[in-house]
Amino acid sequence: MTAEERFQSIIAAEDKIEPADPMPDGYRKTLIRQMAQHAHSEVIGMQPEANWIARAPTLRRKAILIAKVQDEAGHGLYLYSASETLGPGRDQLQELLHQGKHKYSSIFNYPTLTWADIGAIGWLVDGAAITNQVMLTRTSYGPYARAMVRICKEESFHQRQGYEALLTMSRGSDEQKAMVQDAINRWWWPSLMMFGPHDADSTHTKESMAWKIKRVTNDDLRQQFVDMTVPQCEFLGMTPPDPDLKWNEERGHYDFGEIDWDEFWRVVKGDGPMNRERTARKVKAWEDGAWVREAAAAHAGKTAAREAAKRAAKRQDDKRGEPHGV
Ligand code: FAQ
Repeated sequence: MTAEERFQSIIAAEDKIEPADPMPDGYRKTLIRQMAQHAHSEVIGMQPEANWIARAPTLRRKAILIAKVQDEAGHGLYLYSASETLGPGRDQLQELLHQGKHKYSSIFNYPTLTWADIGAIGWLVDGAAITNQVMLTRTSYGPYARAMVRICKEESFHQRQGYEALLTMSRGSDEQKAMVQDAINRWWWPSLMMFGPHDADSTHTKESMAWKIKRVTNDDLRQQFVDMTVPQCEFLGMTPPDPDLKWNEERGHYDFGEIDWDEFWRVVKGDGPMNRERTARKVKAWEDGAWVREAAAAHAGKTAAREAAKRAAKRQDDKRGEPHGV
């Protein structure tokens, strides 16, 4: 069996491709691109919410938000580790992000203007992320699929806390209700953009579906998200900002309006409301944290040297037949 045949047989059998398995160059490249983008999104995605940690309205909300932002850092780490199994180190991937050569999700280039934005991010942004990531638990690359299982469990907590925050506000004062509607108005369309371009305009979907990296297409995931989210929005007593949104009895789905694709591509290409700030802050955090990385590496080096000395001493003791540690 050739390497290509072995790869195809694993894919056809719905087994997982593992790091040492043969894989076509394109498969490896596509995975590195997507997983790195995903990792970068988790890390940059901490910024919009971190903006509100110091201003959370209660201690409970502050504790929840800190835990959530910390989870996102953890997700970034799982994903960089999973990417490392394909070759590139995390420093190398972050360098590409800092140089603007790697993308991250368009959604994180919008500002968080009010406290309701934090609820909207949890409900809509994490909601869109889960819709996409549940299908990725079945992706064909083993380390990515396993990372996704853990991440999805945490994202589902994130989504609920966001919805609960909005539900509380939507049962509050007129001012609070208006704040919730305003946040929905601003986050609705960018959340729909998270799923990427229409299938017909998607560069990678066809190949990624054949390789079972993606298991559902951009448009189908977007439709799933709209179908799930509209009734939740109604339960809040709010209205999605889409005059074309309408239940279609025949299709058994909601019809919805067209995304502003000019805006989407502008944001993807670096010209969104917050692109420059987000990247500059990420680069600064990386530079400011250099001493921590150096200290951690020095500590790891010392620990490794101590362990090596212990092993050498044990070997000597074994040779002399003496009990260890005497
Ligand atoms: N933003 O051919 P396709 C989170 C690019 S969740 C920016 O359809 P593909 C959790 C795409 O890269 C958010 N760029 O691409 C959280 C490609 O350009 P390239 C992250 C986008 O890969 C919540 C070009 O357009 N989730 O962070 C976007 O097959 C709250 C053509 O597109 C993931 O990354 C976009 N929205 O499908 C954290 C999930 N859409 O690379 C904090 C994993 C498309 O050729 C707080 N990723 N592009 O130059 C995926 O499932 C896929 O990569 C898609 C795009 C579905 C995003």
